[in-house]
Amino acid sequence: MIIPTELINHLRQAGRVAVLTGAGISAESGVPTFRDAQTGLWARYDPQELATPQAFYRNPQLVWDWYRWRRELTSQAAPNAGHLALVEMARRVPHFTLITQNVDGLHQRAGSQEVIELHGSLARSRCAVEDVLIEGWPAGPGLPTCPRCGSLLRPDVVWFGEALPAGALKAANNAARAADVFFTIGTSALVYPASELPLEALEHGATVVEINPERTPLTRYVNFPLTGPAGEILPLLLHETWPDAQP
Ligand code: BV8
Repeated sequence: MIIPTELINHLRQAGRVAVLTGAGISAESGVPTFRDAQTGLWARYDPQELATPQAFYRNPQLVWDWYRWRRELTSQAAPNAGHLALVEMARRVPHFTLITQNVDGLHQRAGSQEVIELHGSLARSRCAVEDVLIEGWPAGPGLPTCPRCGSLLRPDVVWFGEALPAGALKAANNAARAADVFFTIGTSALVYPASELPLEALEHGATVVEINPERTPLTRYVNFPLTGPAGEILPLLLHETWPDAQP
């Protein structure tokens, strides 16, 4: 993979860089992507069906078991070279904003600060009635209940049909509009409104870079489609742009 010189120059001169990541950046950490075929017990379930309020209220135990399975998977995973390259890139540009659709917390574990979590996090649960956040993850296999009101707890993630956290979405939109360079990394670009962010960036004059082994509906619009895994391309791009970058 050759990183285009024009992109390297854009990055070196960029004052504001914004990055949107999806499940693909965690693939090389061994975390299945959202639309990868699910394995084992979960093979017969469509994630898009499970990640909904309807599924939760129809069968909260099934949905809790699914999230416990995913949290187990992600807690055993380690950040990969792609996550780490973004930590170093943030040190190299004047204004860096990291926006993620992921709920696995791997960016934070890699050392990224101030991560904008558009779809929530497996690190937290909340009361399904009062919305109050409960730090940590309820132990035990049963249905966890709110210590304050006794209602069901739910994972603190955004399900299909639910609004994204208003503050996170506003911050993400602002970063996309102000970006000199906008990266979309490891996302199928299918889920709204996150999928609008790269288009916002393009409309406001950003240089948009896509890093993905596959083509997506966005590929034909971006300035630099870099085809390949993030864990290989990001470190290469980092060192081509800033030869003294660490690691
Ligand atoms: C909302 C959290 C409104 C939970 C998730 C019809 C048309 C358009 C839109 C809609 C529609 N019908 C409904 C909608 C809206 C809907 C939507 O967009 N649906 C889509 C599917 C059509 N959106 C919503 O419902 C959103 N809310 O619109 O609310 C509203 C407003 C006000 C009031 C009330 C309501 C909520 C969306 C959030 C849903 N929650 N996750 C959980 O995780 O369990 S989204 C889910 O998909 C994932 O979590 C992830 O965040 C998201 C996107 O997936 P990706 O991250 O892209 O992962 P994917 O597997 O798809 O792709 C991985 C990519 O990585 C691939 O391209 C692959 O090639 C690549 N890859 C693989 N390996 C690597 C790699 N890349 C780099 N390196 C590698 N090594």
